[in-house]
Amino acid sequence: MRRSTVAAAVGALVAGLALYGSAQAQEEPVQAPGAQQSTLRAAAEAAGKFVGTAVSDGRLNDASYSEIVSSEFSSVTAENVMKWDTTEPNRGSFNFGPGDRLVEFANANDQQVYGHTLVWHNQLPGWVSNGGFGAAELTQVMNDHITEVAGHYAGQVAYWDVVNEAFNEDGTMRPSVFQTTIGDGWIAEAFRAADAADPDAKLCINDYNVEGINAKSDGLYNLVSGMLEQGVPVDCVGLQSHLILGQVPGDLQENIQRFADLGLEVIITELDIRMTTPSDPNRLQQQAQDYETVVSACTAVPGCAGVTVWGISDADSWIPGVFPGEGAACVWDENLQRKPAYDGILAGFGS
Ligand code: 9MR
Repeated sequence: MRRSTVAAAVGALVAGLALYGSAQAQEEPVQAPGAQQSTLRAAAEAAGKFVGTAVSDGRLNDASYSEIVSSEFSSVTAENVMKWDTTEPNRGSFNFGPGDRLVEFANANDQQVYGHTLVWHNQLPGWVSNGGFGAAELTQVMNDHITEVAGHYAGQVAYWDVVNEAFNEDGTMRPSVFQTTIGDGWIAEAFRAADAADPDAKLCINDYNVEGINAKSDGLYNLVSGMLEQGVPVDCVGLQSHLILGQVPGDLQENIQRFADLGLEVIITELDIRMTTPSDPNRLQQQAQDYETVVSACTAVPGCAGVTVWGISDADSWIPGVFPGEGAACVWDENLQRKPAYDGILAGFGS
């Protein structure tokens, strides 16, 4: 067992005790049984899972926002600031300030940090994507990046998305600069470099549209199976889960199970469920049901470690900018009020 597994278990215990302690210390008014308020964090912990959110660096200054992040979640993922364009905007020049802020926040709140992401074709600076490097030099560039970033956060990050979005929809490899320049071996190479830089972090491959059993998730399944056979240090698979209202794949749990059966952890890494806007009560009820379905699929499989939602509020979500006319995908509305989806998540964790 990688040491991080033990550390995570101890961390969860400590976080649990801290929660218990603070609940005692605050002398909350006594509530009638059944009226007791849970949190997502307590519900996830009771189910033996973590619950996380993507955190937008700029929003942490808003007290209402940061209060939700700290009280409701046991895990945080940097929405943007641990990506290559922030961490190494120029070759050999590293910027860890914003990522360090999130790590400090997490430490202050007994939270796990989920690292996102070391190698991705997006938010990749031009000096890498248009650098004209040959295979040997691009491999060096990639390994240097992983070594510096994963090395900087070693001991602070429980998981890393080492490689993000490497697949086409048909299950073949996406023709990123890494794939076209280095060839098929680049993913195994990236995992070996990450393992050397941080032997304790769990190392994941993460993608979207791989939640159900389909050509793309088959491609992912075949890749990780082969990597495991070759002794490549891959520990986990991230199913992003940017889903559409009413369209949770019916075989989500079966898909989680088949990756878990390989001995890998599975994480729901970027859950949001978008709808045509504006929302209405029926859609919000369907959304609550969909959130519950996803979370309960994770709860049902011991190898599923946790669920991260992609942001707190509909006001900050990436969705309307990318899918015009769609949105309302998050668990809190534009005014940071809980939506029915909140109770859907609680129910999914069995609370
Ligand atoms: O939420 C992120 C948004 O703020 C950025 O503008 C965008 C840029 O690519 O990335 C978003 O997060 C993505 C994540 O890193 C990887 N999976 C898809 C997410 C939504 O695009």
